[in-house]
Amino acid sequence: MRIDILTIFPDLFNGVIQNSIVKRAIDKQIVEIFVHNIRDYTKNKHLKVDDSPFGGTAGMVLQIQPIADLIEKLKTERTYNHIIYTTPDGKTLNQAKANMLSLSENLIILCGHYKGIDQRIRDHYITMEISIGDYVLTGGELAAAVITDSVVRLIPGVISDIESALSDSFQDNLLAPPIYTRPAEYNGWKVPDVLLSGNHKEIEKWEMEQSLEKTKKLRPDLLNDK
Ligand code: 6GU
Repeated sequence: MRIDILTIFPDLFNGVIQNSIVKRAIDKQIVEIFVHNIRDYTKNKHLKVDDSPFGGTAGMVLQIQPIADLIEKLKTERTYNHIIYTTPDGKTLNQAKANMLSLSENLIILCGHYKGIDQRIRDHYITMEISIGDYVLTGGELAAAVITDSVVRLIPGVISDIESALSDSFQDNLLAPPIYTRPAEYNGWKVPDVLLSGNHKEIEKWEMEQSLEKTKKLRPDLLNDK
């Protein structure tokens, strides 16, 4: 998979790309991430990429030209499955969307900023608008990093044990069951007997019951969300 991230704050992505599972996926050549600075594409001689909105609202809006030129250039080089815009008024990211995006060959993620971007970019280039929750961030960069992380870890080969991605919370609209490791008893706190029984059928049944119970208690909305 190739992900092209379009931003006016490229440095914000260093942490995500140079660490953890995303870094491993890049090292294994399963994913390539290119961070593009929108400012590098402006034809404005003062390198300006934003302007005040028509109609007099406060704030600044990213202008069309540098973004359009950058997207056009990328589109001549390859076909993109989705051109995503990160914005609080987008559809909220969930595991189903991450699963779907993980099947992509090429993705563009355009990071929103300030008041936003000129609506015509959204109308003519963007195929999917994603929010990461009902709160406001200063920019779309953190959201783009969240999308990247949630998608990349699902690509086959990125996590060594595919089971560990399949058994995540949310994968079946259920929260993951409680999990334990050695010692079997600490301070008098015991691991549930069934997990030590070696009976895989019983263990699976227990885990499913725990998942359901936990979801009912903590996130009943997920059970009505099929
Ligand atoms: Cl994608 N962008 C911004 N600016 N704020 C957000 C968001 C995105 N998702 C939740 N809050």
